[in-house]
This record gives sequence, structure tokens and C-alpha cells, in this order.
Amino acid sequence: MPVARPESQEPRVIAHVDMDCFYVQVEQRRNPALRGQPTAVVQYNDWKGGGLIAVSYEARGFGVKRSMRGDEAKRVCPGINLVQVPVARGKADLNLYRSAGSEVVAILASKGKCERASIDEVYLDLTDAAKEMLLQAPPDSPEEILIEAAKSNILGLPSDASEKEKNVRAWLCRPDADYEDKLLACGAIIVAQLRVRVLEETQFTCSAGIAHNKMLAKLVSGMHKPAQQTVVPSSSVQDFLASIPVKKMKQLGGKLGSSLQDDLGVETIGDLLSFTEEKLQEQYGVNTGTWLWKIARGISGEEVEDRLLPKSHGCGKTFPGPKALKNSASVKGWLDQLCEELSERIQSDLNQNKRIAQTLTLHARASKENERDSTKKFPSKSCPLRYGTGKIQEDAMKLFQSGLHDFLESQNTGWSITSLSVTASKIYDIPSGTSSILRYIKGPSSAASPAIPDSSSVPEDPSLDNNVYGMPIHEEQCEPSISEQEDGKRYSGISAKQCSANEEKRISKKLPEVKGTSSILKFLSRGQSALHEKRKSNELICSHPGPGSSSEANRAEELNVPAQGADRSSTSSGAEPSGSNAWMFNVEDIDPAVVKELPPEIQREIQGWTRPSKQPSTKRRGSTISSYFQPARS
Ligand code: TTP
Repeated sequence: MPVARPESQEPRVIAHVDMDCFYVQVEQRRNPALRGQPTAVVQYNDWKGGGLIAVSYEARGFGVKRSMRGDEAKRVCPGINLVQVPVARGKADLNLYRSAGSEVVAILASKGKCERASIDEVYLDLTDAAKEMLLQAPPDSPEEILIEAAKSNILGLPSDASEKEKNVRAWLCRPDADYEDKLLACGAIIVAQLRVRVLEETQFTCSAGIAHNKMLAKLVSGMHKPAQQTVVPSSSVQDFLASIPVKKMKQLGGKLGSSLQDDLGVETIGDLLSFTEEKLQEQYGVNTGTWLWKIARGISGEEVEDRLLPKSHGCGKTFPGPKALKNSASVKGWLDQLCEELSERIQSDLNQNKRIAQTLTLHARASKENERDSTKKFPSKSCPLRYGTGKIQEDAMKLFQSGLHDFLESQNTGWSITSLSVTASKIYDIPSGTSSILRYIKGPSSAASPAIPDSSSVPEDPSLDNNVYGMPIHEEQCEPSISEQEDGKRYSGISAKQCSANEEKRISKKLPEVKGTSSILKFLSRGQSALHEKRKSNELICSHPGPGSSSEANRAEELNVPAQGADRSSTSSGAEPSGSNAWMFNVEDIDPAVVKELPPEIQREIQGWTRPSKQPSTKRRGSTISSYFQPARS
């Protein structure tokens, strides 16, 4: 459920920058003959000409839409160029687009805190840069304003087209503007400069929104596309929000937005103004009620995170209709390919960024023979991630088998899989200096089994010894334990806390004088305990039942699979797993930035988890609020 964050007392300048028809622009840079032409990028699947995933603005002018397939686009616009997304291992290979996005991010990040929000969009906190401009070189002469800034769209300014540029220049230099607007004007100039640099250095155009918070910046960045920017002065916020349909707002696209429409008759964000904070809290709980009350007033305290890299990596593939997988051999064949790609990506993240992923998760979509309408979902399964393609493949297959066992509920029936994906999450930075010190740590204990990664998997950087990340493991120090969880069920497993403490003690004993050790110990103790656990890959599998699924833990026990906290790892609650299951997958660990890169069916499933939990309801949709949301009431 959305929660209001405390907002800053100081005015901030936040920008949301979104590339225009991004995959098309990347293809146009590869093949300049496509520039200015109606063009679309289509999926690797060529059924009916392939689904369109990106459409150029020229093609949009002919009525081509992303929801179309290639054949339909050709009917609407016979001159359209259809470019197939690059393919590797029988599926879309997005590396080209990912690295093009990184080029842009590198430029945008030069002016302040930068959060990469998806493959082609970022948030920037430009507050400091704007303050500095205001002090050092405030805009004071309309004639000297950069042309790109003068083309800004300022909400609330008279929309007389012939006078627009003149009005914008005057607004950006207004001597009588209040401090907030002056900062915003500086932000608009900085964003215009950045957009010009992006164009010059990458040949890509982008659009942007500039406002006092992330929510408003995001809402307006797409308002004037392509290659334009829009500014939201505080004085225009109320009028602007009065025109925004609730479903357009982030976090209101799902059940909460529907409930606002059906139960409160709210159509636009502005309509929320007619409800008191108490009334909204009464309906939706204290946190969400306050959040709604604030967004109606354009207030949002959400911070721009300092993050240029994704929080997780994922690869998936769908198998629609006759392509559905119906036996373990074909699942294994595809899983091997997905794992190979995932392994390459986490390996390159490790080599380039010195980051290590902790959790491997398998998601699948399945149906049982003769039970096409069953609501039973294939449970997502997680385990600690072991580096090395072979190990990831082996573990992913075990996760699949465990999920299938739960899904089939011991029925001996045929099944088919319509989508598969593997995700690596809980990615941590390795503190600098760790590698050389850990080479020292390795010493004689290196004979102990390194769980992560395997020796074949980290060859590219000799300074990154494989045991750097696969910490020496002393099995005898990590006794399996039986723990009784809140629900009274017993789960066998490793006491990670105990293991971590032992390991830490052992390392500190061994390295009393090594410089920089404390950072390593911090690293070792920071939710990394799972790395030290004695574990065979089939010993720790965590299950993530989809909504409506019954207890996975019971079945995990039958399977002799310790489902530590299985039922508590609710993917919708967002609760952090406790120490002993710190490796577990949590939906919060999935980077929204990469969700868009997964097949649409998987996207929908993940988005479903991030929406408010739904209580099973027999009532007609919309009849009462309580049928939609879990308690969270005051
Ligand atoms: P978007 O930013 O949603 O769209 P866009 O950049 O193509 O166009 P716009 O100018 O309207 O912003 O998505 C960025 C890229 O992500 C897009 O070029 C292709 C890819 N993508 C998919 O592969 N599948 C999807 O469902 C969406 C929405 C995007």
C-alpha cells in the first residue's frame, strides 16, 4: 500500500527524463537510413508480423500503436519499417538497449543524484545544481536563455503559440519570482543543457518533466513528447491535478484506483480534494489515507535514490499456445538458456561494478491438463544464488521441480508451462579493497567448499579471486538447526545468524591487524550470512505462493525442502525477511526498472504482487471497500 513519506521543508528541484521511442532511436542510430521514417521495433516472435514494442513518432502519425502487430501496422502504414529486436538464445536480447540507456545515464548523472528508473528513464535531484546556478549565474537576460530551455512548456503560462517562446524566456528570468520558482527556472535550464548534451553525445532525444517532487515530474515528462520538457510551478499544481485521471497516477493503476472510482466516485486526482484526511484514512487506513490526501495537494516526499544500476536482473520467455512446454526436458532446455544469460549478466555486473547477487528466483506460469480454469498459481521459488552457469542451471531446475510439485498437489496429471523467468536479486556492492584482503583471508581455508561463485565463473579479473565472494565456509561451524516459526510449524535449516557470528568471529581472530577488515566484516554481516551457510543447493528453497495459494510450507516439508518462512515471505507485504532467511526473494527486491524487460505476462504477475493485497471476496467488485484491502485501518 502506498505510504506518505515525510516531505522536505526546503524546496527541491526534481526532474524525470524519459527517452523518446527509445528502442526505435537505438535502431535508427544503428541504421541512419531509418531516421525520420515511420519505424517500429517488433518482438522476436514473428506471429502476425510480431508484436510492436516501440513505435517512432512518424509511425504514430499514421495511427500505428504499440498494441498492434506488425501485419496490422503495415496495413495502417504501408511504408513502415519493422525492425526485429535482436535475438540471442531464442529470445529477445536487450543488451544493445541497456547499454544505450547507460550512455544516457552517464551524462544525466553529471549534475546531481540520479536514479535509473527503467531501461530508458531516470529521476534527477537537481536541487544543489539549481541553488548553485542561482547563486553563481542566475538567468537574468531573456535573450541569453538557451533555445532548448526557451522551448519549455511551463504549466499555467498563457498558451498563445506565437508568444510562447517570449513568455517562457520572460518566466525563466522573472526578477519578482519567489525562491521556489527561481530554483525551478534554474532546474529547467540545467535539464535543457543536459538534453542538448545527450543529443550531441548519443544522438538520442528525450523528454523531461521538472517539478518540486518526483510524482509531479513523472506526471508531466510525457506531456509534450517528443524532445520537449515541461515545468510545473507550484501555482499550477492544483489546476494540473484536477485534470489527471486517478488511474494515471503511479500506484493508482490497480485496485486502489478502481476503488477510488467505484466507491468514492473519484475520477481525477483533483476530486480527492473533497475528502478530509480523516475520511480517506477511515476508508483506506492511516498510511494510505494520508498519502491520498497529500497527493491530492501535489505533496510527495519520495526521495531520488542514488542508483545507476538495477536492483535485480531477470530473464524470461513466454511460450504461448502451441509453444507451451509440456515436459521436463523442454523446460530444462529453456531454463538452461535463461540461466546462461542471467549468469552472464550477473557475472558482468560483478566484474564491472563489483556487485554480487544473493538470491535466485524462478517464476513460471502453468496450467494443468483438463483444468485450464484453475486459479492455482505456480508458486515462485527462491534459493541462495551460487555463481557459475552450471550451478545456476542446476538450482533453477530444482526450483522448477519444487514449484511443479507444489503446483500439481500430488496429482498425476499433465501440465504445460506458458512462461518461465529467472531473477537474480538482493544485489550488494562489494566494498572496495575487499578482493585483495579476501585473497589473504582465503589462505589455507580455501579448500572449504566455496558456495559462491564456482571457480570457473570469475575468470576475467584476476584480482577478483573466486573466494572473494565465495567466502571460506566451515561446515562444522554452521550447524543445521530446527526453528519453530510463528505458525507453530517446524522448519529445518541452517541458523544463518549463528553461522554468521561464528564466521565473523573466526575472521576477526584471523585478521586482527589487516587494514580495512572492518569494512569486510560489515559486508559479511550485512545480510550476507547466507553466503556463509552450509548449504547444498537443494536444501534451501523458499516458496512464494501467489495470491490464493495454500500453505507452501506444508508441502515443502513433505518434499523435505525447508521452506524457511515460506508463508511469511509474502510478496505483497514487502516485509523484510529476518536474519535467518536474508537471502529470500522479496518482491521489493525486483527493480521496477527491469520489470519492463520481462515478457508481458510475467510483468503482469509481478505488478499484481506490488498492488494491494486482496482478501478473498465473494462480493461483487466495488460493493465494499473492505472486500478489496487488508486491514491497515486506523
Ligand atoms: P517507453 O518509455 O514506455 O516507451 P517509448 O520510449 O518506446 O516511447 P515514448 O516516447 O512514448 O516514451 O518504453 C521504453 C522502451 O521499453 C521501449 O522503446 C520499448 C520497451 N518496452 C517494451 O519492450 N515493452 C513494453 O511493454 C514497453 C511499455 C516498453
